[in-house]
Amino acid sequence: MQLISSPASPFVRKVRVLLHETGLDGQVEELSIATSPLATAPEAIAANPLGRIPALLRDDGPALYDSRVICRYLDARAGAGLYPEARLWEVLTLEATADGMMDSCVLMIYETRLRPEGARSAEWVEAQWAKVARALDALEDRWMDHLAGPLDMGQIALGCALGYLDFRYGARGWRQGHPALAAWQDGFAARESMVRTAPVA
Ligand SMILES: N[C@@H](CCC(=O)N[C@@H](CS)C(=O)NCC(=O)O)C(=O)O
Repeated sequence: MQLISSPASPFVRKVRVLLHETGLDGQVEELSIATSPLATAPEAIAANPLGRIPALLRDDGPALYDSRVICRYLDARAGAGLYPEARLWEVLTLEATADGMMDSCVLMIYETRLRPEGARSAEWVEAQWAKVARALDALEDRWMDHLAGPLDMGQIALGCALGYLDFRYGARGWRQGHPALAAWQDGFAARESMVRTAPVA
């Protein structure tokens, strides 16, 4: 299998962490590309009409996207139980929350890096950050019991989302006001799968 990837994508990192945690890493080769909404790589379009990464090329079926589908597929393939039936809806909601935080951060990056200076909207960037801030509050208030439980895909996605905040938006100080979440992330980020998949600028 081939994973169409890029070094800094938090969505790709979800897949990489899962591969390390399940021992499937030897079965997937990475094809690293540079892509953006304004300059979409042909490899991304060939695998996914939306032109987004990650995409997983398989020998025995069509390409899979997006990260949630790929993670679910690889988890099933490994029999790893990262989407446990008993907590499925919580795990999927946590994964959706983490993915939504990443979506907002990636949109903020695009707004500031891809738009010409006169067309950028600081208000729009702050509206995206407001979504991230609300998610952080909700995680601190309602999700700490779940985060204390066994490893699942929601936790992996959240570890990648918070890692991306540190990587791109450390100056915004997300840990302030979220002490329990910050302590959880400090522990999670020390996992070997997280250390080995740290984003590269
Ligand atoms: N929902 C998608 C989001 C993937 C995504 O936004 N990837 C970014 C890179 S971090 C991308 O491909 N951007 C290029 C584009 O939007 O054209 C997933 O979970 O895989």
